[in-house]
Amino acid sequence: MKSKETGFNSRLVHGTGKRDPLGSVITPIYQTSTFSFESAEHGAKCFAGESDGYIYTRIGNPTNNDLEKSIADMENGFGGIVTSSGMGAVNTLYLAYLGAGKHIVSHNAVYGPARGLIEGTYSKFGVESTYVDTTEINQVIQAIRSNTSMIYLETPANPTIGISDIPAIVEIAHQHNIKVCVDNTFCSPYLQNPLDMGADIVLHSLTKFINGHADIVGGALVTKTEEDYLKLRSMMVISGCNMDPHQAFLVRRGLKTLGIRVDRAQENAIKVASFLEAHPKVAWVMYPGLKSHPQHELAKRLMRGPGAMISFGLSGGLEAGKKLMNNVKLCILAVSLGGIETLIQHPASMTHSKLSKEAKKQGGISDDLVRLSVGIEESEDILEDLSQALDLV
Ligand code: LCS
Repeated sequence: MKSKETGFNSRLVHGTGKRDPLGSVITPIYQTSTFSFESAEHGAKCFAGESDGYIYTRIGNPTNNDLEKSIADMENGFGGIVTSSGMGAVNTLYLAYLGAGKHIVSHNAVYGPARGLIEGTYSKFGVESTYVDTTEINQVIQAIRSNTSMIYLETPANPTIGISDIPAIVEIAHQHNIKVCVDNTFCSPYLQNPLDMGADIVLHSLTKFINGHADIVGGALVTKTEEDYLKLRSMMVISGCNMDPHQAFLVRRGLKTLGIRVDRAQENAIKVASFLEAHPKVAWVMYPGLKSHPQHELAKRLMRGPGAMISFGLSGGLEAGKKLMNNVKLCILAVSLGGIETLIQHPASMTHSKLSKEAKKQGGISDDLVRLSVGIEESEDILEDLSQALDLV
C-alpha cells in the first residue's frame, strides 16, 4: 500500500503499489470465470473453505480487486467493491440496507432511476421512502422517522446541481443511528471525499469521470468500516452485480488520468458557465463555481473545485432549449457525463423521463433545464459551438 502522504495523482498512477508477479507494469486482465484451487498459495490441493486464494470471478478477481483497492484509496475508505454498473451499486446498497418496514430519505433530484427503483420496485416489498430537497437541512430533519435506516445523498445532484451539506446531515443522521451514503459521481474523489466528512458509504457510477472515456458502464461502493464493506461485498456477490475483469481493466486505465482530465474539464466549465451567465438568451445557470449558485459558499467548503457539470435554462424555455440542442455541432446530444467529450442533454425527456410529472416538479427538473457535461476540448471551440447554436435560437 502506498503511503497516504503520496500525492493524489501519484497514487492514481501507481495504485496500491503492489506489482504483478511477472513484472507487468499494468495490472493484467484475468479473463477467467474460475480459479484452480490447486494454485492457491498453499501449493497443495485444497478445498472450499481451506483456500485463501481466488475461487470464482463473481466472488473476486485480481483485476477487479486492483481497481477496488485503488478506488478505496482515492476515497480514504476501508474497502471498495466494483459493480456491473452504477445502478448495480445502487441496487447492491438498497438490497443490503433496506427491507420491509424500513425507510429511506433521499434528495428529490437524485439520478432518476435511483429514485425510480425505490418508488417503482422496492415499494412493492414494503420499503418506505421520502424524497425532499436535501439542500435544505430542515427538510431532511423533518423527513426522518423512527424506521429511517438510510439517508441517500447525491451532491452535486443530477441534474439540478444542488449541493447538500454532507457533514451537517451526517451529524443528524448518526444521532439517530442512520447510515449516510453519498453518490459522489459528479465530483469524483478528485474533488470531494464524503467519507472524510463522516459519511458511511460512497457510491460512484464509474461510467462517468472515473473511467472518463465513455466506453464502459460500471459502479463502485466504498465504505468507512469493515462491517459495511463485508455486508456490501456479500450482497454484491450473491446478487450477481459483479464487474467483468475486462471492464475493470478499462476503468483502471481511465482512473490513472482522472486528475488531469478533471482539471482540464473544470477549467473549460468555468469559462462556459461564465459565458452562459452573461448571454442574453440564457435565463439562469446553476454551476457551483458561480457566485449566483445558492450553495456557492458550501460548495467551496466541501469541494476542491466546482467540477464540470452545468445546468441552465433559456429565456425561450423548452422550445429554445430544443433548438439549441439540435444545432450544436461539436457538443454531442447524448446522455451520460464525465467523459472527455462535451455532452449536452435534456433531463426531463432523457435521463429523468421515467419520473412522474409530480416528482420532476418536486425535484426542480423543469422542462427548460439543459444539462452540459463539459469535456476537455479547446475551450474556444466549445464556446464557439454554443454561441453559434444560441444564435439560431
Ligand atoms: N449516479 C449518478 C449521479 C448518475 O448520474 C448515474 C447515471 C448513476 C448513478 C447510474 O450509473 P450507471 O448505471 O449509468 O453507470 N447517470 C446518467 C446520466 O446522467 N445520463 O446517463 C446516465
